[in-house]
Amino acid sequence: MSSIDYQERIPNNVDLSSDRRLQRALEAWQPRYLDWWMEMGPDGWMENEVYLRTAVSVDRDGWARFGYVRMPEYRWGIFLADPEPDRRIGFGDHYGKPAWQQVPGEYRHDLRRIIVTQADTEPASVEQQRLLGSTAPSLYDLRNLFQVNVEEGRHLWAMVYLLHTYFGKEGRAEADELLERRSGNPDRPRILTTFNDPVQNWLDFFMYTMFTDRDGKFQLLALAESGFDPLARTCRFMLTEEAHHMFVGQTGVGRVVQRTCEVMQEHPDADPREFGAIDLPTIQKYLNQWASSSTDLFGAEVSSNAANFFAEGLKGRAWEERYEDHVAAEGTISIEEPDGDRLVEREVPLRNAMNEVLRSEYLADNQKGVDYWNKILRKHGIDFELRLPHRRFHRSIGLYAGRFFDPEGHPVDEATWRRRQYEWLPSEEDREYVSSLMRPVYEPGRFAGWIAPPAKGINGKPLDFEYVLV
Ligand code: BYC
Ligand code: FE
Ligand code: FE
Repeated sequence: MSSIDYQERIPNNVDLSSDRRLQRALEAWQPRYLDWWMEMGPDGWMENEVYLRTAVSVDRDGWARFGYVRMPEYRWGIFLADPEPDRRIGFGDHYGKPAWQQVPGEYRHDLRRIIVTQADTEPASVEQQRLLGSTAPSLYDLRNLFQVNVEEGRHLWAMVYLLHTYFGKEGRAEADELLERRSGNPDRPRILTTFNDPVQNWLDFFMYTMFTDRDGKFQLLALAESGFDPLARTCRFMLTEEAHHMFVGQTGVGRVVQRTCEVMQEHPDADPREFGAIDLPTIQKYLNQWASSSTDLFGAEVSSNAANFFAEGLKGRAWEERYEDHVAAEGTISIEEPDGDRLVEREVPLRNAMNEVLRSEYLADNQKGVDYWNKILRKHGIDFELRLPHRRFHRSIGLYAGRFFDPEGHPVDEATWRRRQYEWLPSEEDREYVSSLMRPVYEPGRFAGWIAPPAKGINGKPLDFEYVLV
């Protein structure tokens, strides 16, 4: 079992001190990271003590220690899951050969690209969320936001460690650029679509941690299978952190739904907005927006990149062990391709459809979260069902981009889309309404009127615990 060395400037379980050059390079990156954090991290909260968890071991249980920390003093570090003895490559053309401990030369470019793309999302999310601290619905939620933010910062460290250790000068240059791009900046944007979308309010945030962080879960599951062992081990530990982010999203939206149900029960004939709750159609529109945007993050349905990544043994499928054929050199998947205003079935070689395979797993997982929200609706006797939009709805990447589909996935013409889009996506007015509710509630144990309290506190603490010292 590898324990984490907190005596070092950069906490780690990779024996960093045995490689002086690497250690010095990362120690030179560290102050730049901190500058970025001070500039782009949670705005206005750098002096406050926050009740955060910090990794103390990479064991499945008991890896976290809880305590008050000022965010700039959070111990960001490098933690890899323990190595598996004699690990083999689990898929693709090199199936069954020993996993790589060094970067295979011919795949250097592809591997770097995957790692940089993964890395870029982590600081992007912190940037997107940086203003939310001024309007949190409770100290409990404020603390959860900051927990997510510091862990996304740590995920950046996880990827920068790989870039510095295995990609030489180019890797160091990439690590610097990760601190230079900015979410939503037209001149130097973040790499992937969703990571440039504004996260304006807490409903956006909960939908984001539900749907966008869940893309993270599935991409990390696919990379946890990588034949490049350091990447696989890094991702395996990141996944344990990721679970909390999706908990924040799923229960966050669930609590919004619950509060709306309570208001609807009390005032069955009124618009919930009159009583400061978020009406269910508006929740559905936010769901549609973030689910569709995050569905784009899996890339094109038919992708030679995806085929190469799989063939090369760099990026597998989520839970590769559940499949029988790990080579996937044969076989096809049927995809519905737009042809004029119709959809036609097309058979695509399985390897070229790996983005779509992962997207399907993702959508099934999303559905479970939506089912959980619908249970809350049913429990309150409310006759309304939240629905996951069809994978074709509102896409800007892949086969369905530039075309128009309703939330059920039926093709519609552009005029219909223009006329109806704000039945399906938040309008300016919806956004203004939700924004109008965003008032900070920072008394311990109190919650804003548009969201129900959670079932329990963090780490066994009561709901009125001071999760952030204001
Ligand atoms: N936006 O062949 P395709 C997380 C580009 S989230 C913009 O399908 P590929 C987190 C694509 O780059 C997890 N561009 O591409 C969550 C390509 O460009 P070029 C992040 C896009 O490579 C919350 C072209 O379109 N991790 O951790 O098969 C908070 C052709 O597309 C997009 C990863 O993504 C897009 N959405 O698929 C914090 C894992 N989609 O070559 C953190 C690593 C595609 O024409 N990334 N393009 O210039 C990958 O595996 C792949 O890059 C992708 C794209 C699956 C994203
Ligand atoms: Fe992350
Ligand atoms: Fe996350």
